[in-house]
Amino acid sequence: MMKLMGWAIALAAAGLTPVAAGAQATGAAQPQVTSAAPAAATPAPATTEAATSTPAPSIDYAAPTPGIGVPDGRKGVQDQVTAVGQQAADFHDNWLLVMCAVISVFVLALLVWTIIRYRRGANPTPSRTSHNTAIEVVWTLVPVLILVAIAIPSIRLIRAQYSPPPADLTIKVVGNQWYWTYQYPDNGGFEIVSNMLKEQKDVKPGDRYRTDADGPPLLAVDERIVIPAGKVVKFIVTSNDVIHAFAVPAFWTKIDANPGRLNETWVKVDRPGVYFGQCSELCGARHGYMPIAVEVVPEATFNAWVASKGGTPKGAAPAEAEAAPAEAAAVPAADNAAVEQPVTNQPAVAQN
Ligand SMILES: [Cu+2]
Repeated sequence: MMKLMGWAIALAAAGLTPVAAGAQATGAAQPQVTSAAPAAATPAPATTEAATSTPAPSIDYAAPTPGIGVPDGRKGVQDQVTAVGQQAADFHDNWLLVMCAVISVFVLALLVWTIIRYRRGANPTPSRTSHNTAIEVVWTLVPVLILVAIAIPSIRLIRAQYSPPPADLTIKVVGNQWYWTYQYPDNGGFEIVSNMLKEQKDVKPGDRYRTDADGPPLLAVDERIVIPAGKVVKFIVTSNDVIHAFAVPAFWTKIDANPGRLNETWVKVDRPGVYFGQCSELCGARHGYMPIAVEVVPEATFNAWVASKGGTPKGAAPAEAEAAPAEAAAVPAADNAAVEQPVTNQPAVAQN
């Protein structure tokens, strides 16, 4: 009977598989069209926001610093650029890993000692001892102490992660199959659409392709999220279709983007630079091709960037909107040096 049921289940599974695969294939074909549409639609909010004034020129984007905010082949976690990330990496590297190593070595040594000392050849008549109060107390108490030693810093870390200071800036992050959109409600509500940059050989002549200044292959995007340095940035994360996840390893940030729900995370990054992440929830055929790039810039540069996207810098009254682009246009010249610094001499000074 059980065997029959097993066969029935196996047959049903075999029958269902092609259907599921077919559904995914059609799903993969369709959104190709939709993914192009929002990109084309992006300028719309920008033009309505800044209908009267000419948008300021865009800022100069920073090139990534090797080893910071990008994977560089090293093992272990990326260098952390947020306080929470530093606390978490410290907990992982200097506490959990050490504990794991000590416990593993101890158990291995016990095992080796038992195998050699109590093998049949060396110990032909085994002991019949079945209780030893002292050992039983020890092997109950020691694991409890180990768990407490993990729980205390762990709870401290959770408290740091989930009790954010008041946000200076809120950004709405929306996952889509297979790109990200970012909305800036504090700056007039403009939206940017961020797609992965393809390699030169994969684009039509004349189309934009990835260069090293954009970032590494599979991580570089056409539109980065730009955030001001030293400010608390709150990300409200959601999705338009399936579950994605917004993750930037150098910030110790990873949170699911669920359709119909709002999740929240936050960062405060002091070091200007570019930091890369990826969608971290299997979300379909092109899951591996929806990277995230965050550029942290000085506040004046951020305001210039906001103006260049047709938004209004926070606190600027609508009446001043006309003056803002002029001011913003002047800013990039002064700030270019600051923005380009991370490329050359800034790396590691702040963090290592
Ligand atoms: Cu995704």
